[in-house]
Amino acid sequence: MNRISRRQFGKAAAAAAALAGASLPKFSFGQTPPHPVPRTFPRDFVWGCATAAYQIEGGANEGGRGPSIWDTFSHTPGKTYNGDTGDVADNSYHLYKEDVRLLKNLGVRGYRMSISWSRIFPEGKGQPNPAGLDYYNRVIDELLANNITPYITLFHWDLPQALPGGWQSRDTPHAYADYAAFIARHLSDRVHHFMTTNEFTCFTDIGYREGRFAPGLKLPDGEANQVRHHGILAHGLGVLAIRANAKGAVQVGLAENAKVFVPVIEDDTNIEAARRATRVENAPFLTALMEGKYPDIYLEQQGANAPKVESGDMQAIGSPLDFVGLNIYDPDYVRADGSARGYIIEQRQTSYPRMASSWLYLGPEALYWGVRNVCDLWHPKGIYITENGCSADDVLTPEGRIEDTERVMFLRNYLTHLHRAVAEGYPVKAYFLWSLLDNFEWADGYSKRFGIHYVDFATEKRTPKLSAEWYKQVIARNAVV
Ligand code: GBH
Repeated sequence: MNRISRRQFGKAAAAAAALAGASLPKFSFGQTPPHPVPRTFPRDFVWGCATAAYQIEGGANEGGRGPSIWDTFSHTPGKTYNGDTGDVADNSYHLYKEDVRLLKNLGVRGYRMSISWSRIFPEGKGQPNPAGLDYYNRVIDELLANNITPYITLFHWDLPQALPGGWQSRDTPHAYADYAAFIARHLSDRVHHFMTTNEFTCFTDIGYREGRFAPGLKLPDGEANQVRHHGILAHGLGVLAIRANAKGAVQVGLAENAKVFVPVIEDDTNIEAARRATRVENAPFLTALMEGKYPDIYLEQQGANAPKVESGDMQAIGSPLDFVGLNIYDPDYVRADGSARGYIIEQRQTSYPRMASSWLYLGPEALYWGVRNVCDLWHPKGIYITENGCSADDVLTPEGRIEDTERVMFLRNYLTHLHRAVAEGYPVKAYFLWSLLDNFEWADGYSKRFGIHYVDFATEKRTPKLSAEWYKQVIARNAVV
């Protein structure tokens, strides 16, 4: 072993430091040194914000809107925090011009919003409601007048209450396809990006198996698996309906909260384990869409409870997509375990950090691995990050500011890992921050704030948080700042 004395070591270190110092540029305080690794995004990268109709619109009984299962659920005692409902929410139904001004001020190129199906078809099918369509025409025209591209989700959980059996019925995917066709016919002259559905697990499993979301049912496995099937069938029929009815070229995809797996150690075996976990754990949803069939492992697991599939279903479900949208929040960590399945999901220790929502475990690497696993498995043409963001216990300071440094920390770290995916050549084209505004956070009511604008729900006043100032800089410099 090469032994050197403490004194010799000290001398060598000083010499090295002097040498390094000589080549370092000199900065005076107050100047910003250039970041050693430029973290810029591609020139045509789309920065945006995301929202959803029931969470922001309010106007629940206006303009001929029919009730959705979320109206019924939120008005049922005990279902949401504090009995909160989306009756008024952010009142975007009336304040949409103000919201477009917020977007304009941020400098976003895109806005991901959703359409309330029951504003368009109050009964879920049959007679359309012209006043509902007019509302979205006004929002879209306002966005376009401000050079903001609308990205439209057709279904973000607010299923028309009037549809008999909801997602338990095979008629619902067909009613959805008719609604999607109607929207494509009426909006695709100005809207060119469509997401069929948002997060299958939430409107199928959480609503129909676990009962924590609308409609609040706890169905046995066989029936709940059929609900899942109807959900993905709606997506597939929706893709076909949009393409068949669009006025011009459209980009069609979805927004899915695929489970994200991070290899505990970045070596070949653990990376392979993360990829396998992604395929197996997303089997009933994204894997079925990307492969046009349910993986054998899922059908074997479910046995007699496996979904009943009719001829033509899987072909529709496997319709090629222009992009895959990923809503990415929290990761799971996996390692290779030598089993036939090939992976094990790590338990989280109680000290694992989380944000204000108890389910939101912090894991910036999710943005890199979410993109990479999906791309390595299925090679989609493009990836949009359709949601990413966090809740925080935001309070106004006496000066009227919201110093949400933890949200800035969260976003900066997640975007750093997204940048890694971009730098390695994965086809990430857009990022939509969840959310533009604090809003109705489903079963958590107004108790959890995800916005980069603070909303005082008594006055509907919007105030940009520190994170909004930060995001504005990200957009202006097209880089992680
Ligand atoms: C997204 O879901 C939604 O698309 C969006 O509407 C929502 O506002 C946003 O994220 C923030 O939550 O009942 O405690 O077990 C993200 C994925 C899946 C997270 C369901 C919450 C239920 C938590 N969500 N999960 S809990």
